[in-house]
Amino acid sequence: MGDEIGRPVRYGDQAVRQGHGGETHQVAGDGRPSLTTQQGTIVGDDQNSLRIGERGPTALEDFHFREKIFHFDHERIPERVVHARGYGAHGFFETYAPLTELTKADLFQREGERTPAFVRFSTVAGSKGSTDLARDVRGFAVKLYTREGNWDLVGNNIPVFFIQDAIKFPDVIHAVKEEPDRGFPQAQSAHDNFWDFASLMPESTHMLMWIMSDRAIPRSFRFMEGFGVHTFRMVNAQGRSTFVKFHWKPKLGLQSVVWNEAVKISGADPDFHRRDLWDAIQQGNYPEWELCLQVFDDEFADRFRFDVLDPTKIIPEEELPVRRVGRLVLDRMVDNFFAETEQVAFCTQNIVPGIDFTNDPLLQGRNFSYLDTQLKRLGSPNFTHLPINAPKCPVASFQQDAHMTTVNPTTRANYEPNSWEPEIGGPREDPERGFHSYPAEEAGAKRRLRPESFADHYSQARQFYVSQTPVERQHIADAFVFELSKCDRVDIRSRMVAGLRNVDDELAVAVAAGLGLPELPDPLPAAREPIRDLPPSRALSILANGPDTFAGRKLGVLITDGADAALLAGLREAATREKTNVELVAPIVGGIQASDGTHIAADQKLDGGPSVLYDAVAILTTKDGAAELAAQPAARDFITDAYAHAKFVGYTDDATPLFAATGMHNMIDDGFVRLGANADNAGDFLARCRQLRFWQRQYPAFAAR
Ligand code: HDE
Repeated sequence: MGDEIGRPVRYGDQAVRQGHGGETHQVAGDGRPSLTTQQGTIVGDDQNSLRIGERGPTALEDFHFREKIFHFDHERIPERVVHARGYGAHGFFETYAPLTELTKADLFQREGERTPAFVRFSTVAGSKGSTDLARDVRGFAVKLYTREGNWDLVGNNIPVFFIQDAIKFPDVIHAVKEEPDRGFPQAQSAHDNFWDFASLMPESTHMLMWIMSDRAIPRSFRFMEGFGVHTFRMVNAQGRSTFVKFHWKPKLGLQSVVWNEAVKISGADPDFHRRDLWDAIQQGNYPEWELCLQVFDDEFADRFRFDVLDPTKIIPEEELPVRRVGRLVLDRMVDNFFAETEQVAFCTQNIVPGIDFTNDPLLQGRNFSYLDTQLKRLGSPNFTHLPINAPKCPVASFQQDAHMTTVNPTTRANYEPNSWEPEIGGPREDPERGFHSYPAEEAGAKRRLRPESFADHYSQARQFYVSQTPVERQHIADAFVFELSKCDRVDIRSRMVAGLRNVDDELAVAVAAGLGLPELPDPLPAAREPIRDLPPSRALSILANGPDTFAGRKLGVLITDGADAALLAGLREAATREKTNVELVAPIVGGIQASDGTHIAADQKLDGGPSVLYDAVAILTTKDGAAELAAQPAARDFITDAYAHAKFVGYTDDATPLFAATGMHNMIDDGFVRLGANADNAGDFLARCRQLRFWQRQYPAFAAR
């Protein structure tokens, strides 16, 4: 225990540090540790500051009070300038098979190799306390603690970006964040400044299609993809380089909410996404993603219609299929949010031998920004010493000192070359195993320019749009109308519609009509004439790739006194078979008395558990119960929202008074499943829920596939 001196250890729920002999101060008889100052002095009274006289002034001499307040005053660190709101978890990456022919990266050399990982998901625009359901890009940042150093794959849930050159990043971020004079709106792109900028930057059009699509309102982090965005390189042991694009694909499939639902979830549970990840991991339902690669050579890059260095472009999967190379599993929450999720420092320049950059100008700019921002945020170049950031492989360097160092050279030599014997002389470079940049040939005049090969801003935006199902297209149009309606300036609305005319006229017309523009503006002049006939890519649609499973989703069951106990048990069993969670919502959280006389506790009080928190709902009540529910606005909202959001609804005939009170008794459609008709009925209901939404309710002709 002696070598543990000063190291933090867990003691019950408290983090305490051990003393010289590994001991903690004990409170006599109780067994719990004594409270101490940061200097280790046992605190005798933590309730009262030191006073002169019973009603007199506080003494400056009170070192415990001053240390406590001083530390508290400094608890906050600057929030991230972007991606401030995030949520992280630990896990591992497992390699399916060696990728020796592609890369010498150590983590890809052995089948079944498990590499520890930490992932932080985030929104971009809002501050730390903003709502999870903002319409926004989601960050998908992965730190892989490989045996040959940390590799940070700092991606998003959207495979393209707003801008082509990092020098425009401060502009796009200033434009989307709160307007500087008034300090709002928070976590929203729906305001003049964003759309002013976006409509003046045609290169953002492809990204706009993605953020106006359902991709920007994911159901949870567990149901979204991740993308490295840029083209990277993989380099093998022979020095051969292959281009690569990285994708993370969720095992549970993709799922999003609808906008009206997002707005309501933001009020009902602003932590909806972090609670979802927390619950899933605590329950042992570990979310999983597969790492997929699109690999290609120079010849493909030359032949591809667009520049592979342009981060506003994708390579459609139909043109270059993905190869599944491993899986990422998140199986452990952090012990402390601040120490890990807040202090984790992702840097795009953290790569390992076998991985390398390309000249994507966004990536090149990011490689400066991330290191720089960590110094600002964490206050010292020694942020690499923090446990969440420290590599799990050996580290040996001559870097020393600075604020808050915990690791310094311990021998006499702190420079290199030196002529001291190895124990004193310290580490040396290793030309054999060390990192060498891929020796790409570079030449050309030094100029500020945008390459001609980046000039097509609309073709892939159109391709994305035409690849969507009709429901998804409608959502995109609705999102544009919503967002642009929040712009005060009509010329900004109109300029954006002019840009959309280069994407698709059906969309431009729908948005113009939704905004009530007096006339359809002429298309914006395009730097290059858009290609109108790029083939649709089915992989770009969420609904065309429905997961056909209800696993990992949540059923909300509204219950009242007298609810059919056997039916509830049947629903629970069916849900367990389907790997679905059930949450019970009742008029009071204390619960109800079921039909068999048993008492059943609820998880949520009715107005704390609106149906927007669930993927499907069921109503188990009696005629009297339904009449009581019908009198409560929260119960009426529960069912009308479920209906409006195209959810499947399980019900018994006794629920009719509630339906009647909402005017819905004539609207019962195939998305409503009558429960209790036979023994397997609950199973049938859950099986229907695998479609996730009954879109035919809103779009009678809907067919996903
Ligand atoms: Fe970032 N970005 N970014 N970004 N980014 C940051 O670094 C930046 C970009 C992404 O969970 C910052 O540590 C520039 C693309 C994620 O901690 C900062 C440019 C993609 C996260 C920064 C981009 C991302 C960040 C702020 C344009 C997807 C959160 C705090 C050249 C591939 C990481 C921080 C976490 C965070 C700069 C564009 C993803 C300021 C200059 C493209 C997931 O350094």
